[in-house]
Amino acid sequence: MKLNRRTFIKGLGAGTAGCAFATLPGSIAALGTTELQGSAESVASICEMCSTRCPISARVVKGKNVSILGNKKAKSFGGAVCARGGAGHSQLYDKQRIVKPLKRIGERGEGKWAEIEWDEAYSIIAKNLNKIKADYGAESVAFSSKSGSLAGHLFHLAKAYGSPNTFTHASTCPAGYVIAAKAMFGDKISRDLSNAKYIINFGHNLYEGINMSETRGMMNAQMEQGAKLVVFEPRFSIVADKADEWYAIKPGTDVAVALAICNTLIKDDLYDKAFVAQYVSGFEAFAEEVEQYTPEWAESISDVPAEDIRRITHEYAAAAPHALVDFGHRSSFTTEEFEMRRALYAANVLIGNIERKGGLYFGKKAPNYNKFAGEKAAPTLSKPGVANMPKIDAKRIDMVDEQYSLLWSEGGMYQSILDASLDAVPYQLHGWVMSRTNPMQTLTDRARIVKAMQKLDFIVACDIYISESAAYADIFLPESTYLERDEEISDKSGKNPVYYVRQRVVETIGDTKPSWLIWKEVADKLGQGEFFPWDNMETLQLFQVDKDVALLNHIKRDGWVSYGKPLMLREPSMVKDFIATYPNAKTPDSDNTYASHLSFKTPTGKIELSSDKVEGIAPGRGVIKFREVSMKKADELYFIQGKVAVHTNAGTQNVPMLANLMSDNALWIHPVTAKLLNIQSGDAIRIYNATGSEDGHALVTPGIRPDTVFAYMGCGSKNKELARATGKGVHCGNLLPDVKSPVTGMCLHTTGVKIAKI
Ligand SMILES: Nc1nc2c(c(=O)[nH]1)N[C@H]1C(S)=C(S)[C@@H](COP(=O)(O)OP(=O)(O)OC[C@H]3O[C@@H](n4cnc5c(=O)[nH]c(N)nc54)[C@H](O)[C@@H]3O)O[C@H]1N2
Ligand SMILES: Nc1nc2c(c(=O)[nH]1)N[C@H]1C(S)=C(S)[C@@H](COP(=O)(O)OP(=O)(O)OC[C@H]3O[C@@H](n4cnc5c(=O)[nH]c(N)nc54)[C@H](O)[C@@H]3O)O[C@H]1N2
Ligand code: SF4
Ligand SMILES: [Mo]
Repeated sequence: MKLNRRTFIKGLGAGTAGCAFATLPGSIAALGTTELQGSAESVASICEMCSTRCPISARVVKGKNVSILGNKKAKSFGGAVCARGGAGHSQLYDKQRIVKPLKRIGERGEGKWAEIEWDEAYSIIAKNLNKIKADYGAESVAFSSKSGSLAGHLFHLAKAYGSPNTFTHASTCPAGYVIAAKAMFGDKISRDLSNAKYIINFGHNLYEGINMSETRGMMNAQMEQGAKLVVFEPRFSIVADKADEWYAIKPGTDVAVALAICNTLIKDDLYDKAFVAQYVSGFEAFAEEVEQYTPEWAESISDVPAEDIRRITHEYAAAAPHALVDFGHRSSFTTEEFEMRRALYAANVLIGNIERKGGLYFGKKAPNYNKFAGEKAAPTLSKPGVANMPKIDAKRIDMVDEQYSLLWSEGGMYQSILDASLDAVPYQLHGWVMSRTNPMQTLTDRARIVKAMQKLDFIVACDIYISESAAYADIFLPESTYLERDEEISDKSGKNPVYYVRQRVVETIGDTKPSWLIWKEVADKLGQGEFFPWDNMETLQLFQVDKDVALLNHIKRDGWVSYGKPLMLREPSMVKDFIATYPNAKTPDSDNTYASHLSFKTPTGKIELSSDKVEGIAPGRGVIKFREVSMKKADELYFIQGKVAVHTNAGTQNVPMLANLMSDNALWIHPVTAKLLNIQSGDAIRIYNATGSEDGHALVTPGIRPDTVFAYMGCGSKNKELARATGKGVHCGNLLPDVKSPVTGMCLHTTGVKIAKI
């Protein structure tokens, strides 16, 4: 494939007419781009319209458009993309996209910007960051980015600069289930939805909150395996609509139902005793604790009938081990998120579905897979390390309590940036470099974030749009979109090793750069260029493959390189296939599995249903327990949110094609509640609580509990630069209080609200 250098000066396109920000400095509209330069042949690459990062195959069509299809080689993704993935070109070529560095010239958030050259942007950044470092220490600058893609390059810059304060979006999304898995299994764990015969789902919204391979997996289970799907969801979601049974569970009470499932499995003698004896530590303490959590008790808390919990548990156990309780992703985060995810995992452990088809399993990356194969079945990737990085003595701002120690290596507690900025807890923050994140919409308590940003000395935002958060930056750095970037090879191993890589499909539009280059050039200006000893992305890729050019080309050509056969250590048919493939493979156990090789990176080497380690860092939490949570006042309604199939979080609301499909999020209200409030569908309403107030529209529907209201998240931006989204719909982050959950540090996305017709 040959990419031309950028040649984009073709006069003003007619399409800029009617665009509210045709004159915004640095936008494509100002540049007048009309032709796309890029590969007319399909290029294997990776979608980034959401963090699922599906493998794609894309090409430029007649200089006018980009065709984006799924990569057919990636079977588990069904060779397809979702609606957002298919709309990637609309983001790429959006005339409101920012394609030139900007400097703030008005007040923060006022929307006054001036175009500058990259070198001037870097000079301003270096001057300010070096001053903050000299005056207050490098630790007083926080660096944050949504994890994945090029986040590691920003964090590398933070380390070179000398700050320990790096944050992903973890405490707004995966920290709960990831940290619970680390505490219990010693590692992250995956679910084998496609082979499951019975799935119990607690608000895992896979038919709207799409993850192509998991969504396909659940479809396969339902359509090919005839799996039964039981769904606990406060609203009638698409998943609920496709389920065999739906229970409108009370928000935040999943932990009670999960514990009642565990109670029934133990009390009715349905659990896998041999599995528990061999692999589990702390079963007795757990069993003693859950004795009180009967289905009747759970009904009184969750509104799920006891007799159904009991029957469902029996059906689930009958389908074991090819059955699973989906540990989910979001549903309602409560302050008991840690206990909820552990209870959901426990319901799997008790039926012994670990490393069985249709159960839970650990990723099989090349080093581990090769040990079983007894040969180099898959290549391993090298990680470039940089010698003599500065030693950082300062503590992270979220190291305020030992209980969060499981979180520090998992992305940190994002909210702590606000405490450090506003209240100097544990010390004063002075700067913030943010990339690919929009906390005003996606964290909580927007007003507090505005105050925190107003107080900081210096803020840099790297984005593709002036998001609501970027609107408060001093310097805006426009990144090239994923269709214009090359990146490192990624490990996407599941049951067997897999690699894929992002490659440029289109020549860079305007004056944008990939962030790996941006942070390297910032380091150069800071005088820390020695810590970025690579010239370009290919140097990094070649380092990864130990200069094996043929391997790199193979990964680039196919875009999805999968090695060997899927392996689950306790699944006889898979182990048999594996041994047939690799003559030097480890000898199996007498039951034709690798069961004796299954071990866990926990202090006991077993699955810790009760954990001394957790008791040590968070006294009282060693054993999984139910605790009451207070999510709302008595006279308030639960306010819950979820993903919609045509938008990603707060990141796509301004993408033309997707904004056309949906730009407002009407609030779902049950007819009984609506009648009491004299509200009808389409009415203008006010949603308010102690944190904030939002105006929106009502959607009266029986598909929601009477005590709950629901909105799709990611609408109602308050900055004028996102012209297609501004002021449209309910801004969820403006209604959510700032909370830190025990152990996981998770923020809360469910709260109480009142509603009034306006
Ligand atoms: N109320 C509420 N809050 C939530 C959620 C919810 O359901 N309800 N969901 C939570 C979840 S699950 C998550 S993961 C978080 C996500 O929250 P964030 O981490 O803030 O991520 P996004 O909202 O996806 O988008 C972040 C920004 O990335 C920008 N962007 C897109 N592509 C690129 C690129 O290539 N380069 C750069 N530099 N920028 C780019 C977008 O313009 C956007 O401004 O939100 C959480 N917050
Ligand atoms: N289309 C689309 N797909 C996405 C994303 C996107 O923004 N758009 N984002 C991606 C990301 S970052 C993530 S993290 C995943 C998230 O994937 P999911 O976690 O599956 O997605 P959400 O829609 O946030 O899920 C919340 C669901 O839980 C329900 N719910 C709320 N409270 C409760 C409760 O207390 N109990 C139960 N049982 N259910 C409850 C909500 O009604 C909603 O349906 O999706 C990914 N895929
Ligand atoms: S789920 Fe959709 S938007 Fe997300 S990476 Fe895959 S195709 Fe792209
Ligand atoms: Mo997420």
